[in-house]
Amino acid sequence: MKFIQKTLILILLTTLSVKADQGYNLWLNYQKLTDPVSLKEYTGLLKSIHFDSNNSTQQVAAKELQNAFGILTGKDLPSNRSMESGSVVLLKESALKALQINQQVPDNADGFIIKQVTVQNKQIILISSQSDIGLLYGTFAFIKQLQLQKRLTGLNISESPKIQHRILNHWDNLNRTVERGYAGFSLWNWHTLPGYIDKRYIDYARANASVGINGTVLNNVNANSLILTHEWLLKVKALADAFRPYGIKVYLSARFTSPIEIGKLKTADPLNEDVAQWWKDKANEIYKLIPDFGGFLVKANSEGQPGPQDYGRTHTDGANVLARALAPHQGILMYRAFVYANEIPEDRAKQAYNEFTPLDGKFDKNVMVQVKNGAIDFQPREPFHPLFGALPKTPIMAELQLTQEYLGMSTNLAYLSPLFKECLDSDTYAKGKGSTVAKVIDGSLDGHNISGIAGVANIGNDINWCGHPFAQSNWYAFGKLAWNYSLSSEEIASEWIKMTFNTDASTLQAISQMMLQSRETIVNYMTPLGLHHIMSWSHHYGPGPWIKDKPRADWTSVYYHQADKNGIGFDRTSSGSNATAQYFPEVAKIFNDVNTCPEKYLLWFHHLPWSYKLKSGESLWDGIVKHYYLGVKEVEQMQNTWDSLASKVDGDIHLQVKQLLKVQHEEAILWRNSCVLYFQSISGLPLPKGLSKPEKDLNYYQNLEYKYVPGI
Ligand code: BDP
Repeated sequence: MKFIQKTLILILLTTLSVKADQGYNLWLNYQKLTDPVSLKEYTGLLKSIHFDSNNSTQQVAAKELQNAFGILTGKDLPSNRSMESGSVVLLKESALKALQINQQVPDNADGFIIKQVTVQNKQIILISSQSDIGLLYGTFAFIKQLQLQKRLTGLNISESPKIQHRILNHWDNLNRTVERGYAGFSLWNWHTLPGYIDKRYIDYARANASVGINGTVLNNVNANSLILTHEWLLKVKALADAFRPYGIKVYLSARFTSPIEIGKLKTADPLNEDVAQWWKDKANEIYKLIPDFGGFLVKANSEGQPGPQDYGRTHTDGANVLARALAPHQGILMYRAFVYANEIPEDRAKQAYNEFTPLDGKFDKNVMVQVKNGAIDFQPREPFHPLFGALPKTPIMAELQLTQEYLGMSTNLAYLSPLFKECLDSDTYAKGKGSTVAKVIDGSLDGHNISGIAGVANIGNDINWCGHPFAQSNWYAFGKLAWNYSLSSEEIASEWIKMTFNTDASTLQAISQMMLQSRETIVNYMTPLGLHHIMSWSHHYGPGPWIKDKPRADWTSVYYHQADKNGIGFDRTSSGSNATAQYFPEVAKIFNDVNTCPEKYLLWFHHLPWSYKLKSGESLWDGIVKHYYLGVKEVEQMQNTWDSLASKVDGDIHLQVKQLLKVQHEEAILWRNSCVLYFQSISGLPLPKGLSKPEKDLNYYQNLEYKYVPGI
């Protein structure tokens, strides 16, 4: 008996500790509300939910609200066939008139209103939209109001997304490894698909819908043609079916040579008729299985991937042949501008612009060119890509990276909203002042009627989805900014913290401060003052400013920092590679002149003597070193802040983040010491006064080797 009792207690304890928040619930982490005013208002005002029970998306919305309401208030919110006072009512715009409800619903399929209104003498919360999916978005927005304990009286919200296609790009391989993924293996268990639908697929779709993400590219841009075979398309269909009620469309990365590899054709030349027919047939086959299939994403003629140039054709030829196969089905073709050629001895930062600007106006209507935020590759900081604004006749998507390939992978706390916004808010001056990147990609600057944004997903099968508990905030922030890029990083962080941790005001402030500083801290100890691409070879983990003599110069670090006895930095001004000239004149002028170039981009655009005087009055050498030391100090500050929150945050999460911050601290020291010692070996200058010399010598750091780093 005693044994049984003990076992029972053990089982109970284990379940309890598993139940403790391990991050699986993400920001949909409902907990009983603590504020008596909110509880009283919600349970007093809300009595039932009224919706169209024949519609799968509305069913999902109702279930979400009922689940959330139950946990938040401890009370039920039953479904009601008729409307009563206290009903939350989901109503399509088309049904408003018949009920004599005179409300303005946004003229955008995904938009919605949430309003407290009186209808036939009944006071209700009306959620209305032109579409069912808009009703789901509205429901999630309403749940957020409850999570944030906002007042319902007089509630009046009207929202619609600024960007149409809000898409995650999974760099997931078919063997479930994830390129540049640091959160375990791929979510997609291809082996058990199509027969087995893991509950995680549904929870993934819920999470996306809750932040307005409406598309997912399932496989790596370095694509495997196998995904387009019928057998695999059946698996893709199973995922598409599971995601459909949540408004998530499925897209696939298409390998350019699929007609050869799985179609048995002799060529993949985009101007060959058989090839064009093959893509048409393939698209027809896909749409038969998945009528709302989103389209293809293509990486061509980049980093060894095949493409139209292998056949002497242009990127437009390559994009259009696929686009024409998709067009009859309303599919879109996302063509990546991340191309740089081996042969061209040209500054890599200039190549995409050079290749794509002559092609403007030659792409079919359903093609969008997908451009990374910066011209090199998702560095901790890059100036915005000069292609934004430079292709006025072509819809441009921005590609942001959520997975922290160059920002400490999953051991570093990096809240990326400030990075995303730095790009989106940049003024291209394409059509004069105010021509921000955001306005280029939402289509408003050049009058495009399709628009899109992509985020390289940081999601894997780790229990908390993203590896680092704080990495979830980047998934959240991407969705939020894709919906409304005008939100501030502060607002997004604050919502995310409240919904994820359920914290009090002082905790909220402390965590928010950590998050908002975190990206700049990483810049400080990795790549301050415009330095870039000085990480280790291949796996990109840790510092490698000494990397040289590789098959291509632009895969080395010395190519990018150009440090020698006299100075440091890549001269991209008119006296150097002249990459500055790719920007519109107002911007070019600022970047080109060392006196006006923002110091955060200094060594991106300028090669300067070590003695160059920074705005602070100190020498460039002293400034660089001080940034590295400051970065490490800032991690120590984060550690102290986090330690002080031990009693405020869930114990498991607290311990997890505490350990990760310790790892991050060690990694920050590794970066600082490696870079300072290496650059010192070149400059020959002493460390600024007051800074202690690294314990180990440069040789030690250069000989460190890392095996089996994840993500490759
Ligand atoms: C780089 C990654 C590489 C990707 C490539 C891309 O290192 O793994 O395949 O970008 O975006 O960031 O295609």
